[in-house]
Amino acid sequence: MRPVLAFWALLGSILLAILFIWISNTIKAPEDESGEVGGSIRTFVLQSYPVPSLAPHAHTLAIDSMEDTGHHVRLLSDPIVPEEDLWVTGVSFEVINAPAFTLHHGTVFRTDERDLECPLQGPRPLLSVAQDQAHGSEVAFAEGYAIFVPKGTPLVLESMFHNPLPPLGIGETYTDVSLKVTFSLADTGQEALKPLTYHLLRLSDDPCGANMHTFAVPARTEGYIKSGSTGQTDGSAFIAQATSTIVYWGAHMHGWEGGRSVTVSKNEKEIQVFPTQRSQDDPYRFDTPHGPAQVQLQAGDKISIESLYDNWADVPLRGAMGHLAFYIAEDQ
Ligand SMILES: [Cu+2]
Repeated sequence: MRPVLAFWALLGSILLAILFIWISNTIKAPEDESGEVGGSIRTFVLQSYPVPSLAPHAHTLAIDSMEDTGHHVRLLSDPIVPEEDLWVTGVSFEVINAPAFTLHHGTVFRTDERDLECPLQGPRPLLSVAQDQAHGSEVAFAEGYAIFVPKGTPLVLESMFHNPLPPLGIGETYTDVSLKVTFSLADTGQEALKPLTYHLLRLSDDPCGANMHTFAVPARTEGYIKSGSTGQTDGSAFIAQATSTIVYWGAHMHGWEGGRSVTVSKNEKEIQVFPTQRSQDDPYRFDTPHGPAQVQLQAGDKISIESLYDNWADVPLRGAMGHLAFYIAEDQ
């Protein structure tokens, strides 16, 4: 071989070797990445198993309905157990291989404790993001606050995808769709933080029952108001046990099927309205605000919600939702 050719052959081999090493380090199976603390900015990652084929679902009624075949796909990850204490100062959610709005919600549960609002209905959610927030899915807590996850806590990531045909969605099929959740962690030794507790208030026709997340809106009804019942045990209200501050909150409803707003009251007096609106830049996306808050509560103060819906269809809308999620810390 002539010297010039030999030089280019050698250079090519070196470049190929570098490329191979780079690819091996970049492409990881989800289970390789989950549950490791790493990076110069410390993070902890949970990733769902991929949905091999996320096909759109058709609407058998005039409206989007939970009774439609293939209305949604729900996945649970295997338990992921951190090997060290985690102080979670923020969370980001990323939908892999599909638009963000195909995620109906993502929730991280700790399976060693019960739901705080509805203890008979499954494990305790630690944090979540919803479809109408999925495009702006960065959650960052105020300085000095974090969710504490003791080492050894079994965590499970639930992801639910919802991919309707037009006019409610694009109508494309996506492959290998998964959800990746990244916790931002406080630096080791910086854990003088106030622990946050996550609460999820839900309006429902079946309070704290099997269908505790949903309610029906009657046919041809404009301005339907769904309220909770008066008791705390219906899962739609929260009563503070101590002087506390809500430092982050957001609502969830189905704007694509007539949801207009979730209203929050403190001791029966309105303090905040969360409207949902069709996005300016994407006809298939609805946006509901979520962000930092400063809501002071004394022991005995009550937070409750109601939701406003329209249903233009000739059939009742089943599967309407009105949620408020918030993160609260006791003042010390
Ligand atoms: Cu929903």
